[in-house]
Amino acid sequence: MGMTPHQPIYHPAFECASREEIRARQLVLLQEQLAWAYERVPYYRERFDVIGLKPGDIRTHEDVRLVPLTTKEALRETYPYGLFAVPLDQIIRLHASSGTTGKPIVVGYTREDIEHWRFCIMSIAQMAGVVPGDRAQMAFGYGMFTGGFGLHYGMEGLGCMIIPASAGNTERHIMMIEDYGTTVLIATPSYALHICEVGERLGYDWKKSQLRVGLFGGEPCPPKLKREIESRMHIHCTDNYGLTEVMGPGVSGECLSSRDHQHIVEDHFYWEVIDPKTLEPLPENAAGELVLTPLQKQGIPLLRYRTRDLTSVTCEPCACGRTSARMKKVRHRSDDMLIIRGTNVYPSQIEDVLASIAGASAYYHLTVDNESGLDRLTLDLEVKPEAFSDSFTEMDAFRRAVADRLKSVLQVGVAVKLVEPGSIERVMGKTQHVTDSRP
Ligand code: DLL
Repeated sequence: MGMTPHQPIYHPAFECASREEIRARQLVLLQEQLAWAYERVPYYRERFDVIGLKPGDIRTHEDVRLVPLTTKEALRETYPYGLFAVPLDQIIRLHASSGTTGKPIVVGYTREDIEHWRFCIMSIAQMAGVVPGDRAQMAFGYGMFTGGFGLHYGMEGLGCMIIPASAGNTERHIMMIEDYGTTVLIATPSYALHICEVGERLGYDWKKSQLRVGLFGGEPCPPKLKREIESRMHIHCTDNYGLTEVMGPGVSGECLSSRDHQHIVEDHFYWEVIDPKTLEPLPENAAGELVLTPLQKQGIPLLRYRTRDLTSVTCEPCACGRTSARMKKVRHRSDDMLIIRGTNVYPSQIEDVLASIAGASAYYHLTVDNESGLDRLTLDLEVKPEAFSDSFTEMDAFRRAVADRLKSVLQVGVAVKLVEPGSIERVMGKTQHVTDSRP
């Protein structure tokens, strides 16, 4: 066992075991999962057979690199049910993720998968300081998106009162928070900020609410945004991570001791970090692309799934008492990198620059076009109400200061347009920060 925990831990036998025990158990589960996929999914069997690999050949952690990687294209090519490993009458739930183009990807869960999912959510909720008896208000939509139903059943499982408000109707959310004594808000961080703003506009005093924990996820939650929500809503914001392909929410979560990392639920997810170019595995603490293999999936096993999310993983024990590996918070994906006139730009770099400028709000939108034959990057930036001025000279000086700072960090010129507070669209789900209209 690891250190003595100072807060309730959902399953100490898994979450506080020694690294050797965790790794040994993972290997056994992984071997079973490889056999499950090989025996039941023709797609995997063919890919193994082509390279002469049998599930039994994977005897050590080092051998895992022999297993072919799986990408989103595999789910697209086999749409909708081609990667399912059980007959459809054993699938009790479908979810889907709407890609930006083409058909969504579809995932199916058996009864046992749903039980496991619940376990994962209970683990990450307790990491965030949620306890039985909490009143948890759902601001994710209930639908094909995994966020709503996934967290719903986990919170119920933990013994919380779930308030299934769903996404939208922001004023009603605020009324419910007040009237029902909500203690936990489940939302994307951008929607939480919007709820906060609308409350302030209506004159609601957030200090009066019983809200204690923000259980956020589904999109990056940059530190500045987190601090802002915390100070305005008087809550503790946490952020959990997951993706539809491997389950949904419940892959990893932030505990009360480690604010820039999330504990991976290692009994259910085998993690690797690879170099996205060479595809070679990287050592602990090295930054690269996260590759996940769900360890106990029946409905749709995914072997070495390339998430495209960029992170690093540490196995250092955490002050919370958990010994599970921790992934650094995902700030960007390999596929959201923009190439502007040959220079690589991540939207998160722009966020970091804006975070260092007093007066710049968290609301921005980037547009990339090529109308003149040259890539052009335009930033619409909302100014904080307290920094907004009627003086053209002052606003123009502020605009130029933002553009200069961006140019020096990104090495690319950005046309900055200041827009009025409240003018950038507020969303109830994930914010799309970029419109790329280049041909
Ligand atoms: O967003 C699952 C989820 C729902 C997680 C609710 C947490 C809470 P997808 O719609 O398939 O699934 O999107 C998955 O969103 O690959 C990341 O790029 C991004 N993402 C999700 N959570 C985080 C997070 C759900 N906490 C994709 N931080 C992932 C950063 C996140 N990025």
